[in-house]
Amino acid sequence: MSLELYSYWRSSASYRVRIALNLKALPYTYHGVDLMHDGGDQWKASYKEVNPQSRVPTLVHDGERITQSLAIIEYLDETFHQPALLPRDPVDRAHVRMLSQIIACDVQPLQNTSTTRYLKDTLHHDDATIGQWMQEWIVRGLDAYNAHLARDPVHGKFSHGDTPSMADCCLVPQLFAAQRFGVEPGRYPRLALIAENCSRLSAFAAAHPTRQPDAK
Ligand SMILES: N[C@@H](CCC(=O)N[C@@H](CS)C(=O)NCC(=O)O)C(=O)O
Repeated sequence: MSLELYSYWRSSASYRVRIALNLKALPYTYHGVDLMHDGGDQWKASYKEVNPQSRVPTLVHDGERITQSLAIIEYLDETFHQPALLPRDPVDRAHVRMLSQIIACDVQPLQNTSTTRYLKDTLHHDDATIGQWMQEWIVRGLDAYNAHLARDPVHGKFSHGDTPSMADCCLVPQLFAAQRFGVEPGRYPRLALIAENCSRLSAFAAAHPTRQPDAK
């Protein structure tokens, strides 16, 4: 069995998948794709061959290529069952997907490299305006995530109960990005506590951007 991950150390979508692979104790070969090198190595023909969308992550499992971090995490969960990253109960499962999608669908695309490059290079916004843009969408997303947790009857050490789920695979990278783009995680004490519980697990710690082979 072979697993390969095309990733970039600071990519939050790649970070999600690294956490999931580690939680399931699945060893994998790491291929760094430098999103910053020379306009971005993701645009090179050699990587387009791997992922025509020119984005990371891409997982290759025994020759099968899968892109989109949530699709990858769900695939891993359906293929390697333990520990489960999605609950069995349909309502709980929907809650975990809902939290995950707040981050993966409604926040990250607006802070993504090609989005912010477009704001800068095509629409000619300055760095301060782009920073304000990113903070706005990050805060709106984390506010929503936080508000959903406050009314979720399933409390615990993690986003949905006492075991880490796909939602935590999304939350931790988003909090890392939030800090990087100037949103203090201290603004969200409950989310910071969940992140602290996650950071105590080696699966999360080993997936941290600074611990990746291509970290700069
Ligand atoms: N929805 C995709 C997002 C993938 C994505 O946007 N990845 C970013 C890094 S976090 C990327 O490759 N950006 C390159 C670019 O925008 O050119 C997923 O969840 O995998």
